[in-house]
Amino acid sequence: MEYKASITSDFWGKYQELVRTEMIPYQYRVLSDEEDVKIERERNDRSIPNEKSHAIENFRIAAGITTGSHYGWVFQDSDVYKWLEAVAYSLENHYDASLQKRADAIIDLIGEAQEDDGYLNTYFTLEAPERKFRLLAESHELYCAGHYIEAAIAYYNVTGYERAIDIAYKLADCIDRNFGDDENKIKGTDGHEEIEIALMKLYHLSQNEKYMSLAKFFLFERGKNPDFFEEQRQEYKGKPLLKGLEDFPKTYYQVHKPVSEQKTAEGHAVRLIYLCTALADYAYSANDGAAYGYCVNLWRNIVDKRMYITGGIGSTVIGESFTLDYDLPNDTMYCETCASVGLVFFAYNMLKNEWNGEYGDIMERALYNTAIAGVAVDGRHFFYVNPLEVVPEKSKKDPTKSHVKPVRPEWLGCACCPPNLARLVASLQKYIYVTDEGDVLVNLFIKSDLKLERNGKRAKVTMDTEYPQTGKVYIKISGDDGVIDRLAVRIPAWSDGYIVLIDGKEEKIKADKGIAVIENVYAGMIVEVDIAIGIKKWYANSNVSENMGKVAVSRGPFIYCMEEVDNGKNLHLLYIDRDAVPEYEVYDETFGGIGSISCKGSRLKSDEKVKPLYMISPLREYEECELRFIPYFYWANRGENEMRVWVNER
Ligand code: FUB
Ligand code: ZN
Repeated sequence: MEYKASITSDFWGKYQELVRTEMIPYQYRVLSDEEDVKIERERNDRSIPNEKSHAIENFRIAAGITTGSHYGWVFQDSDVYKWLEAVAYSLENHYDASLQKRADAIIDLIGEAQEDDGYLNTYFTLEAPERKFRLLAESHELYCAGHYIEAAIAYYNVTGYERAIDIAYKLADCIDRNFGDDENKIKGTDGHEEIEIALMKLYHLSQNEKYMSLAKFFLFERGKNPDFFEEQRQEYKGKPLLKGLEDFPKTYYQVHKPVSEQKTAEGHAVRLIYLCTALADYAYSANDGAAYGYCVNLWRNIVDKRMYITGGIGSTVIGESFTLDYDLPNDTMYCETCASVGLVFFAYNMLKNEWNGEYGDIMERALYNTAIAGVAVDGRHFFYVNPLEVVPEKSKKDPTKSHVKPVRPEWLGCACCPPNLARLVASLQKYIYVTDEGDVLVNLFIKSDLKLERNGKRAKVTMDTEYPQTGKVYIKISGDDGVIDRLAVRIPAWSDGYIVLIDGKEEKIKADKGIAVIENVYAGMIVEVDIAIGIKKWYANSNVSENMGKVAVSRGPFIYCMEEVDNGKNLHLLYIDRDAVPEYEVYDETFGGIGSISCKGSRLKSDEKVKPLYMISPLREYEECELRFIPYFYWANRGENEMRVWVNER
């Protein structure tokens, strides 16, 4: 079934406009060094680039238009590719001839930088041609290639610009000639997964099996020879490309064992989540139940034991990695924006395999919280790391917290997150519905239209909702009969209940695995679903040592937090009353159009005037106060201040 959705929602429409009017132009100016920005290192480490982006200039030098040398990370090219992908989706949402002209010119430039055999990577072309594909643990050559291919597919699909896709095929074919099981080919993978996602997309576009075979090769070659990277290093004997990476364990790259045996989420969070994303697409496309089982193993471990309540993943800055089950520190974690963007991709591909409401619930958690916390309301400041607890002074003075920025920087030396978030938001309509033959799943509740075509017939789904301000979702089916047979609706697990009305009449429809299915759909049918949206207090599993005695507050998919600006300094002294009933305050535009929550609480009187650091009989006096919570995604938009998600309870 062919289908295309478009967003009409106020909340998400504004985000898509932010991408179009601010993020895309601003990011272009940064990537072409036209914007005078303060670029911050993502942590205190002098080896991290922080002077300029130079990403577009790298292409100009590689294309022979200007002279000079490469600047930035070996994966600097990928910033341009992700920007291009965001442009593609944005053009689809809102056509803009001058933006297309600019993007066409970037594609032409990329084409000029591509080598005759299809190889494309400005770092290696300019600085180390003799090292091509010889230090794959660090090189990011296939990671960058993957991002170009993804961008090209999106751009070609929207604009039809042939040059974009020609470059992608030439590049994919170059990789196909160099990698695989044949004797003369490299039997190894890139240190950073991404090419696998792109090759699966190229397979979908071209229906050419060779791209799926190559994706399969990379997915299952990973970890077959855990020493592959080390062997390449030994053979080359050159200087490392990325200092420090050579000391990371095999788990960092998920090469410690074959993916079929990986039962826990290990290593670098973005790498792992991209691996899962591609594997889930492969499992669905190849109808490979075993591969889906491998995805389920990793999904279960992430969701049950290694994910933050905000949908963030990655518990440590060292290797931007997962650590161990239930290790979820709130103030030293990583929770990279890219990792939550990747979690949205993974969840969507899991939904293709199986309509299970949990996949949508987690997608929503990552999207409404950590992902969009990655950008400020002005569209020009970005978080790389998304903490659940911040005391600005500690970030400045404690070297183990130098990665935890108290406000969003204008740009980062490693700029993977800003364009990644831009491409997700610009393409969000693709994640609202899932279709399978005559079945349509309403996965996200976002006001939108969905146009469908099946066997020459056309239908439309119109979803009207203010979700999550209210849980009322109004769905109208129009067009030809015989396009949609069944309409499925996700019922979030956190909801206390739901009512389904069909043409105004209540129907008892029992949700199975979080999905309520309406049979015998016909044109003109009106389905109303009312999902109970209440404020919830969440408690962590008792194995999460950091959160004992604490609660987190949510409303709908939004997790809330306290900020100093509303609650005063020393948020650790604040307690939410165990029996208090939190109240939702009528929303206005203050917090991006989402309401705040107030709740009775108390403040422990500070011991500031008490001399000793440790006491046998401390004076513990509390004074009543009102606590104010705001949606987590909005924090740090009102200046530098303390923030915390998990709040003491008494
Ligand atoms: O290595 C490329 C990108 O840079 C990763 O995806 C991010 O985590 C950052 O390390
Ligand atoms: Zn990132």
